[in-house]
Amino acid sequence: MGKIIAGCLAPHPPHLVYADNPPQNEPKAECGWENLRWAYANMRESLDTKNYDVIVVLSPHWRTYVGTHILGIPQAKSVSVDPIFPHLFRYHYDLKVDVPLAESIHDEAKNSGLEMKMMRNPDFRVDYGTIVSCHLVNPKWDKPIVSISSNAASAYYNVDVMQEMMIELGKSTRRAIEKSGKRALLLASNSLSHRHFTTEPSLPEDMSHEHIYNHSQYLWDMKMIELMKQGRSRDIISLMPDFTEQAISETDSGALTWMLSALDFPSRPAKVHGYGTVIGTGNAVVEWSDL
Ligand code: 2X7
Ligand code: FE2
Repeated sequence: MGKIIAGCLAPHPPHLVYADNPPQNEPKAECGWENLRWAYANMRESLDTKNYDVIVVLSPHWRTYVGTHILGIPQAKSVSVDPIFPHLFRYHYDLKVDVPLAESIHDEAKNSGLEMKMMRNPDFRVDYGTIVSCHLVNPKWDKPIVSISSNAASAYYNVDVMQEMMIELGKSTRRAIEKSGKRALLLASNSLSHRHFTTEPSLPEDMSHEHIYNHSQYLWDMKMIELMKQGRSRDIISLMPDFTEQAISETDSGALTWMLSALDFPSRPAKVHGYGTVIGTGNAVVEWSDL
């Protein structure tokens, strides 16, 4: 039987790739955001010991308005450009997709009553959230991925409706992985609090400008991280509507709810590898392993 070997909160600020200077990214940096980049390095070290076959990722920046879409083409090759930060992120990717697993998640979710669609456009450009999170977790790109969109249920309805859907999608994802016989790593590609500055410093990696912009949102981030450390994932789900609205959090995408549901709401403490801000947004790098 297949299994989920770990789930990670794997935020996607393109600044972290920019500051790492991988060959795939055109812009080059001097340094920057070390606390988060070192957190990712520690998480990679842990994940690299776990022997997994596929990465399944849900990204806020593939936004779909009628249901959830799943990428269904075997290979994707193009340049991913952040529309807000094109001077930081122009990344050449060449990735493989686990289409059978993608189809199986689609079918399980559809049979559970969710609105689902396979994305079969061969020229589809993969969003930067998916690319950044996958790069930071596995820069070798030697595993196929399954890429899942974020439906707009939080915006159309509210966070409670979004959670109902994402809990169902999480259960469907788990069933599909178990049936696949594969070992899967799950990524929730989202930041926590999301108040950011509106004027960029002339040198983006000038860390003297980098800090949280709102203490209340920082307190919310600390509250959620404390619950992760205590293994209280059901409490995270209960607080998600207030957190998402008051911290303007990227959890509105449903990524974290989907992942916690797929992990069957773990009660083991998560490993928090680090926390830091990027343009003022709160980002935690967190691993749920040994489930
Ligand atoms: O998409 C993002 C993000 N979520 C956080 C910080 C900076 C840029 O882009
Ligand atoms: Fe984002």
